[in-house]
Amino acid sequence: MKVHSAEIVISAVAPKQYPDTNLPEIALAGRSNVGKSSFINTLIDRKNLARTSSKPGKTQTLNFYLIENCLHFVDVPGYGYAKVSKTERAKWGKMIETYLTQREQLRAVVSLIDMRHEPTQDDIQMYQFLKYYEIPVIVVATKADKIPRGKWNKHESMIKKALEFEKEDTFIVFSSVTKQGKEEAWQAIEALSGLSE
Ligand SMILES: Nc1nc2c(ncn2[C@@H]2O[C@H](COP(=O)(O)OP(=O)(O)OP(=O)(O)O)[C@@H](O)[C@H]2O)c(=O)[nH]1
Ligand SMILES: [Mg+2]
Repeated sequence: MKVHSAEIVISAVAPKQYPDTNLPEIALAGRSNVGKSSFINTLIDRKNLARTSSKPGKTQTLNFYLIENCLHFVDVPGYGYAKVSKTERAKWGKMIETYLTQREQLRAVVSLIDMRHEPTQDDIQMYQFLKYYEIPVIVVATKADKIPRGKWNKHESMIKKALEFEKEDTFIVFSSVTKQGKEEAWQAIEALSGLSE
């Protein structure tokens, strides 16, 4: 998709704040600092509409972005950020669980995983949670630019094995630096949103 218009609609913490439309939604989930906001910016050709930061834990709310008046991206706060208190973590868990299990407009979750490392317990749990609720998943392995191409296959296999990745889901090797995987990601998102012709 060539994106001409993209804007933030709302930073929400509760369902009553979610946009009241029937547009399809794609949520971005992943560890803090994995590259969720960068992924959105890459797909919509903007430098910093979704705020990125080298400090983890930047995104704290469910941020809804309206894309081309036909789709919402929902930037979800990252998990696994050590400096967050137990109470805050529980609050996060509740907010994201409510969104993922109750939002009818949700068409798929882009589950971002740092391609350089073994998936964390949180990554595995998130994938299994999405499978349990039968939510389609696009696994996006981020920061591919930091791994030599010759090792991509090995890292892909390692991640798939740890997740018990299911064949019906999509796996995309991605980099917001080189834009590797951008077209593939759009294809998967458009198909799952019912936007492809
Ligand atoms: N080399 C490289 N760096 C990346 C890539 N994607 C993101 N980064 C960097 O990783 C850091 C975190 O990126 P963000 O997009 O802010 O990560 P996030 O997942 O939104 O983080 P939170 O909002 O804290 O959950 C930033 O310094 C980015 O520039 C990538 O594909 N390659
Ligand atoms: Mg972010």
